[in-house]
Amino acid sequence: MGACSAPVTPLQATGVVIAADGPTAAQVDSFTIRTAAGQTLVFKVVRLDLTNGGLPSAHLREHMSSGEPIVVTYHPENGVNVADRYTDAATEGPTGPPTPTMSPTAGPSAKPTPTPTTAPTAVLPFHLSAQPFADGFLELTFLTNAGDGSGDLYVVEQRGKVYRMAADGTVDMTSPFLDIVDKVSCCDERGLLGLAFHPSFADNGRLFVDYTNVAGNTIVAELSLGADGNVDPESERFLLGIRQPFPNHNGGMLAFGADGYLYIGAGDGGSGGDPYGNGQSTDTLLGKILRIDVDHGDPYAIPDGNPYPVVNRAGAKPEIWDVGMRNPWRFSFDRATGDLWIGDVGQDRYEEVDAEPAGEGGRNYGWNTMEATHCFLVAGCDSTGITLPVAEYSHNDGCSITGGYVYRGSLYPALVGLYVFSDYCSGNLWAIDAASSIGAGPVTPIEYGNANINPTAFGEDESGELYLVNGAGQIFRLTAD
Ligand SMILES: [Ca+2]
Repeated sequence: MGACSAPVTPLQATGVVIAADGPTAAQVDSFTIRTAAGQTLVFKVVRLDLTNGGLPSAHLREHMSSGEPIVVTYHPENGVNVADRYTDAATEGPTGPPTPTMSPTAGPSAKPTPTPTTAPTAVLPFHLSAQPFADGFLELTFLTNAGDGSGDLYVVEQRGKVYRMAADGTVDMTSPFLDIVDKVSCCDERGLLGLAFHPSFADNGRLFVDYTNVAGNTIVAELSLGADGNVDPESERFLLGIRQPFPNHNGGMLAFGADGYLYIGAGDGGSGGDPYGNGQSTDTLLGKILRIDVDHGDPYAIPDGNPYPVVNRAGAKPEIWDVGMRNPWRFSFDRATGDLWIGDVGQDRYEEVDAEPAGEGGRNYGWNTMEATHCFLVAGCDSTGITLPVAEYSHNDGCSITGGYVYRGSLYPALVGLYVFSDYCSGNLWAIDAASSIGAGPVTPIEYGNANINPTAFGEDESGELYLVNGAGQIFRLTAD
C-alpha cells in the first residue's frame, strides 16, 4: 500500500432522495437522503466530479420523484457532509461502505483481504462546461450571428424580441433589433423560435423568422432592416404557414445551407406518438425538414433536387427535404463541410442525433415508425428505407435533446470537428466526432461535462465559438478545459 496522505476519510451512504434544494431547477446545492435503516443524512454540494460517474442536478431531482436510490460518496468538513460524488444505486450495484471484514480464523494460509478497488476513471481529453456570459433577458430560444463581419450576436427572446449584442456582451435593452411581440403567442413550445440571416445580409438586409402566431400556427416570414438599423416590423413578407393541430412540437429552427437555400425544421404537429402519422406522410409539411429558395419565385421557389418536385409526385409537398422527424427543435450546418446535423426530440424513451452530408437529403429519419433505433408503433417494425441516427441516448440521461454544432472555433483545438450537443433536462454536454460519425452506425455519445442549466439552444458566433441559452434569459459560453 502506498502512503496515504488524504486528510479526509471518504464515506458512502445509499438512500432515496427526499429533498433537494438549490438556486435553480437545474442546480442543486444541498440534498437529503433517507437510508434503508431510516437514517436521514443531509449533504452539501460543493464540487462534484461529474465526468466520473456523478449525476447532474436535474437527474438528482428526478430521483426525488422516482424514489430510486442513489449512492453518495462524501466526507465530513466542519461538521457538514460534503458530497463528492453520487451515482445511481441500480447501475452502481450495492456498494456499501468499504468495511474490511475481520476474520477471527485468519491464519497464515488465509488469502489476503482484497483491497477495495475503485472503478477505473475514464480519462477524458477535456471537460466541457457552460460559463456565464450575459443575462437579464426573458426566456431565450436562440442565439446567432449575422455573418456580416461585425462580430455582433443576436439574442432571441421567445416572446418575440431580438436584441443585438456586441461581442463583449454589451447590449442596448432599450432598443430591440426586432419586436414582433404583438404577432407571437408564447410560451411553452410556442413563440419566436427561429432566426436566420440571409447569406448576403450585409448587402441586402434580409432576415427570416419562424414563430407561432396568435392563432397558434407556425409562420415563416421574411423581414428587412429599416432606416434606423433595426428591423422594420412593417416589412414582414409572409413565406409559408403551417397549421398546428396541437400546441407542442412546433420545430422552429431556420438556417441557410451552403447551397444558399433556407432550411426549416417542422415538428410533427404535437400531442404524443404522432396521432395523425404526419412524420411519414408526404402530403403535409409537419414532421419534416423543409428546403426553399428565397431568392427566386413568389414568395419562394422549390430548389432543384428537392425529393418531391411538383411534377413528379402529385400530392407530395415540394418543400420537403427530409421526412420522419418528430420535433427537430434545433439543427445546424457544419460550417466547414456543409453537413446537416439534426437533434430530433424523442417521445418517451430515446433522443437522437441525425446527420447527412451536404446536399444529400430526401431521407426518411424514421418517426413514428421508429424512435431513434427502436421500433415505436409496432414491435419488429420494417426499417427499410429509414436512415438511423448517428447517436442516441436514453431517458436515463435526459428528456429532450438540444441539438448543437460541429465546433469550428479556435479557442479549444481539442474540440475542433466534434459535434457538441446537450439535453434540456439533464444539461449533459456530449460530443461525438463528426467526420467518423456521419454515415456510420449509431454511437452512444461520450459525456464531457454538464452545463448545469436547462439549455434551450446552442448559438454560434462568427468565429465559430459556441454559446448556450436558457429559459431564464441567460447566455453562457461553452468552454473546454
Ligand atoms: Ca428518427
